[in-house]
Amino acid sequence: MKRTPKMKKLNITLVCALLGNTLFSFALATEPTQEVQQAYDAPDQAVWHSPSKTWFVSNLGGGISLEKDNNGWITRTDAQGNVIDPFWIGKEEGMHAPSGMIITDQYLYACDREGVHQIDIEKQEITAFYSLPGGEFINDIAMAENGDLYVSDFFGNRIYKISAGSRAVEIWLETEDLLTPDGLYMEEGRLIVAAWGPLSKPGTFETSRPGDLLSIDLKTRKITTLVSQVGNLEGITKAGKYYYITDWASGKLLKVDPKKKSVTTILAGLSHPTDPCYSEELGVLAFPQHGTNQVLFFNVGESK
Ligand SMILES: [Ca+2]
Ligand SMILES: [Ca+2]
Repeated sequence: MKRTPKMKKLNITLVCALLGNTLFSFALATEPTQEVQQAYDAPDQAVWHSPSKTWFVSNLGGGISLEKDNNGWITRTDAQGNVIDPFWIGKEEGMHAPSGMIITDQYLYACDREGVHQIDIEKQEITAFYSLPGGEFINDIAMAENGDLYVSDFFGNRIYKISAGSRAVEIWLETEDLLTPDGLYMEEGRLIVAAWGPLSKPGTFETSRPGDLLSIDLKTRKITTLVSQVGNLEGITKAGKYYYITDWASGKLLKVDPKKKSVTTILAGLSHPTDPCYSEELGVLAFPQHGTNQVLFFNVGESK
């Protein structure tokens, strides 16, 4: 089995103070600490589970690879990000490259190459797998208030829907206007999409222009542009009134004020940051980095 070599864990401390929209104080300190087991291999998303006070972190496994290699897993950490169970689930179950996730008290839903795993958290067991026929690059997932699941297909320019009751799967939307959909975030009545941007060469990640921040009405399926040409967007979450979005290619964490349509760079110089998740309970935003095999925790301190 291909594994990355053990490496020094870096202790990243991010201190950020925000006044309104303005970043006025920021410090990034890195210091090598003790050697630890390398749990992360292309970590893709961290999500917070309040009942158990833990984070779950998906790992593509085998580097930044979408191969169906039976080498992908989910790591469990404590609230501070200390690894509790490096290979909590996925290794024995044959996960390939788990990426975007959404969580409820009982279940963790994780995107993988051919569909979505439903994992019972307490049982530590995959209790269902929802196959998404024709999926080209299943990327991220969001859940509506009624339990319907929406899943982005990056190369397919497509959003799948898995209905709450019947668990029926349908292609809910398929159009180039999705601009290579990557990160998803659910709000009341609308699905927010962080788009990578239109691909200039099919099958590659090159774009003809940066991706937009889109909103899709859940009833009418109408797409509205919230902010255009933001970046090669990878993931999205919301803290207070603001969206926090990662630009994978340029290595940025961006803050978007949807009312003013303003985009502020909060962190730059990141190494392929992926899907962020905000824990309101902790006031902390977590996002992994493909480039350094780390999960970074960021004190947002947003109030509603
Ligand atoms: Ca893998
Ligand atoms: Ca993503």
